Amino acid sequence: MCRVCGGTVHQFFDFGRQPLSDMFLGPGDLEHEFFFRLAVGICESCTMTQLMDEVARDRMFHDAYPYHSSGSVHMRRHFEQTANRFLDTHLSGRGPDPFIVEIGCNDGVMLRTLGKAGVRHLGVEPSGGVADLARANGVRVRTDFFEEPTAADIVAEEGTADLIYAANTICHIPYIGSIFRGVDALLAPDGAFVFEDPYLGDILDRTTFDQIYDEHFFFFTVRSVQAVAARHGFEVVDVERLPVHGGEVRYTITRRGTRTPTAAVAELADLERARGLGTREAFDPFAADIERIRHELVTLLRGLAAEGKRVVGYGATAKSATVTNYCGIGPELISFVCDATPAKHGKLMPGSHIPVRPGEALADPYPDYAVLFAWNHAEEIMAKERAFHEAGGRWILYVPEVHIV
Ligand code: DWN
Ligand code: SAH
Ligand code: ZN
Repeated sequence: MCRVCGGTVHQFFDFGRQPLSDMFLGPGDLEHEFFFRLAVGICESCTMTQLMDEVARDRMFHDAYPYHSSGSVHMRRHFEQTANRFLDTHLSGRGPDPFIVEIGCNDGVMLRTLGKAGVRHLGVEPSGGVADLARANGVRVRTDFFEEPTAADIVAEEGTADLIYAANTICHIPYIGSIFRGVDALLAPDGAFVFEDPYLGDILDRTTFDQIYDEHFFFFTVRSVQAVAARHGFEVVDVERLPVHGGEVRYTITRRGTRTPTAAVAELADLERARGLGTREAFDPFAADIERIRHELVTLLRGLAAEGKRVVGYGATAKSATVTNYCGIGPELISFVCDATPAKHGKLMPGSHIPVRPGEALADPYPDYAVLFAWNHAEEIMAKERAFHEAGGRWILYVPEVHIV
């Protein structure tokens, strides 16, 4: 049943049994590894694309949640620019003491800039480990899931918010009705709710099927976000396409009738309508492309293994859980994955059980090939690892097609 409107969700792809994408395993964890059915569908009533089955939130977002948003220079810059933009727009001209709430602030990658600028702020972040990192960055954090009761508490304690912001978080939250009711309770009458998430149009255009995993419950379009906003008395008044994480859209949402929507909203919604993005049929080529990419990637890796080539992975991303487990790639094809996140070191990747090693392991000695699982950070990583390429090493990418660089 659709988590937005209660309509029927039509499944269009089933990845089968999958582990939790960010559940890196220590020695004692192998016996009770958790699996669920990863399948995705669309509700043609409200156009929302969503997972068929949902994982309990505390299994995914807890004190040991390993993803640190500040791990990429490029993303740090993106969020610093975002914060500075807010200072000039949503947070300006709103009296002496504007207040911003961020849902899913993680390690404070965005709020630290506003904290330094002296802006009153609050991050709401259920994962205790990353919330502590945010505090160490001078950010005020409430370790909690944002939902309707949390919003009621915050408004009682601190008053209404001028801006509520979330990046890569609203798409993680199946109980989106409770989010909108919470926003309604907490947001000042003329405040804005701004969020950015991977854009379904880009996922289909580039066959980035690895954006589909336990944590990513919704795959938004302008029209599906309009549908959920409208149910709660809100409307989308601006959209902006962002180049991060393989293509995202930033939605600006306000109470219905308080602002005139920009032309960009209707333009993108019209494009979606023209390409049938709200219907099941839109996913037919996607499903075929996913299967083809699996075949090509596995054929390439098996061929390299047969030739005795050394192949490793780069970036123990959440996304890579879908790739490795759906394609059946284990340590026999990729001997280890290197990643700069200390919390992932010495652990095994979920499901595939490929070992994770520090970034330095790449050069110890350089392998023949490295599969770039963190393809969304390609520019940053390829620049950092130029010596690998100069030594004759080659990158394997599978976005938008399987190719070698
Ligand atoms: O939506 C989500 C996004 C924002 O972050 C979450 N559900 C989980 C997570 O997804 P992901 O793990 O696919 O995100 P990234 O940003 O693609 O992860 C990059 C990984 O690569 C991190 O583990 C850090 C690592 N890395 C590295 O080892 N060296 C990254 C860079 C840039 C590097 O130079
Ligand atoms: N905003 C960061 C973090 C994205 S990862 C960035 O863009 O990089 C998603 C984050 O959402 C995790 O830190 C997770 O703990 C958090 N999260 C999940 N459910 C949440 C909820 N109901 N309220 C607030 N944060 C939530
Ligand atoms: Zn629906």
